[in-house]
This record gives sequence, structure tokens and C-alpha cells, in this order.
Amino acid sequence: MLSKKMEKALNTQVNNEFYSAYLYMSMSAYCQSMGLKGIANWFMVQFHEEMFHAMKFYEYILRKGGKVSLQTIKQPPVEFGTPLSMFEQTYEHEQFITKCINDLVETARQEKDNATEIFLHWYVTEQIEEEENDTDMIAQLKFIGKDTSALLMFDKELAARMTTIPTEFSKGVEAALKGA
Ligand code: OFO
Repeated sequence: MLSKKMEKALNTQVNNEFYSAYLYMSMSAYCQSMGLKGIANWFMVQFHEEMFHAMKFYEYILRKGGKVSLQTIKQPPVEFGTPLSMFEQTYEHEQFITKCINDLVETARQEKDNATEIFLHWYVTEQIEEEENDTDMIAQLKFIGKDTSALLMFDKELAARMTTIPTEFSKGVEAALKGA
């Protein structure tokens, strides 16, 4: 069973994860319209990951007998500037998400909710990877600078990124939650 405070905090995070998905889908569309199809692919993969993160919270709330309360997803920006600026905005957003996850862990501790604290460990680890991905991209784009041929090579590399999480979200998270 979830306390009301824990349930509310988890529902807020469902919304944050859906916003992340929305943000990265908007970035993907922006890149696609600039002809940077590889970077667009990278952000579309990111979109799927965020949907998975959201649905994992969703399934967990239900599994614990809580109520899912979906909220309005705010509109993401439409323009993001240069690829470097876009990855800097992504990094900034992921740092915000890391803070949200840390706050959730804190709430779980206050509520003496060990199950939720353990469930959140997956997200704590995931955020290390999320932030690292962004700082790697930022470092590479700083090297590339104004070199357009290097940028096109970078774009080609990102075209190879594949979705590794299940995209049939609810079925996927059901499997992922077995043993959680
Ligand atoms: Fe990008 O980790 Fe979820 O939001």
C-alpha cells in the first residue's frame, strides 16, 4: 500500500516522465526538419525510453493498490537552436529529473516505504547513464564546433542507435516489474 503523499509524488513523476518523452519527441521533430535524421533518431529512441520510464511508474502505482491520476502534460518548446544547445538543454532537463528521483527517494524514506525506495533504485542508476550520455554528446559537439562535415558524420553515427526497451509499453513493464 502507498501513503497518499507517496502516491501523489509518484503520480507527479509519471507526468515528468511523459513530459520528458514529449520534449524529446519535439527535439526529434526539430532535427528531422533540419535534415539531421541521425540526431532525430537518437531523440526518438529517447522518447521511447521516457515512455517506458513513465509506464514503469504507472504499473508500480497500480500494483501497489494506488490510484493513477494523469495530469496535463505541458507543451515543450518547438525550437532548440544548434545541436550543441539542444544537448545542453537535454542535460539540464536530465539534471532536473535526477533531482526529482532523489526527492522521491527522500519521500520514500520519510514514509518508511522500503518497497518504493527499492523500486526507485533502478531510476537512480538510470539517471547516471542518462546524464553521462548527454555530457558525452556535449563534449563531442564541442570538438566538432563549426565543422559541418564532422557534424554530418556525428549525425550518421547517431542514426545507428536502436531502441533497446520494449515499445509495447504496458506489456514490457509488466515483464520488467516481475521481481521488483
Ligand atoms: Fe531521461 O530519464 Fe526518465 O525522465
